Amino acid sequence: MGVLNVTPDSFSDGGAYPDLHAALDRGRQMVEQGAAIVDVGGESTRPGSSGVDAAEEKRRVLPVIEALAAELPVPISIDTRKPEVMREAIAAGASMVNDVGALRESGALEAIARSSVAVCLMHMQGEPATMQQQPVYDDVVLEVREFLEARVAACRGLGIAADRLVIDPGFGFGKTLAHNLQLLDRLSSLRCADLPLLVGLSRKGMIGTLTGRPTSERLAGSLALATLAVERGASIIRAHDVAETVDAVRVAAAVCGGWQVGVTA
Ligand code: 9MG
Repeated sequence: MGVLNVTPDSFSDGGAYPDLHAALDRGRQMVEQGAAIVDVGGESTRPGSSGVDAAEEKRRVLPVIEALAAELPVPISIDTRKPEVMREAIAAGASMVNDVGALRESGALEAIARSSVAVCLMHMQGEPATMQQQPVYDDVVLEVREFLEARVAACRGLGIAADRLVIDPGFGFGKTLAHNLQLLDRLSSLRCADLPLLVGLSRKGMIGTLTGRPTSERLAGSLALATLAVERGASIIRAHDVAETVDAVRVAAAVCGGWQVGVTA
């Protein structure tokens, strides 16, 4: 899953795609480099960020989604928590919703239930503005797993088929370095009902903490974590550096069972 942020303030590539043409070029390039999904986001959820209103978010994402969905041969995902943005992005051609709030906003579950799109349910403790101030868990793996199971049950209860669901532990979303490391180490125990597991580790703060490097220099750390995630059962890797990540994932998946990424001899 290639990341296409159309925000002025995202933590690693904010402001890089200020106009429609630049965003489209980047979307095309990611698909040429092997992205199987393009994830378009118009509201930053980095730690400390405050949100934008729905009108501004739609202004940023809808033209990009419409153009990419018309042209690209891969699913376009909308990264949003707002039901109104979900609905209009789906009408514009998005075939997946990536919700870091796991459809907890009022009306979000219903928006997905009335559609036929896939949805990624991500765990987050707290809200982006304050989530990294003091994350607390008794047992992070157990609590994330129980949360994801409950959100899957809520979706199933509204008739959303299991084959539309993807789960994600939400690395860096209300988690300390120790929480993130534990979650990654025990990633395989988060699997529930055989649903695909998505992980986003690309350029994240945990790599900065471990290496001392700024976001622009976190490629090696990102590839190391992507490889470990594949080895532990992740089937979708959300990444900024698509070409390099696709190579790393292909190689890792060939060792772990080539069926995961359709590797052929
Ligand atoms: C939008 N976004 C930022 N980080 C993410 C992650 O780790 N997972 C998902 N699903 N979305 C993310």
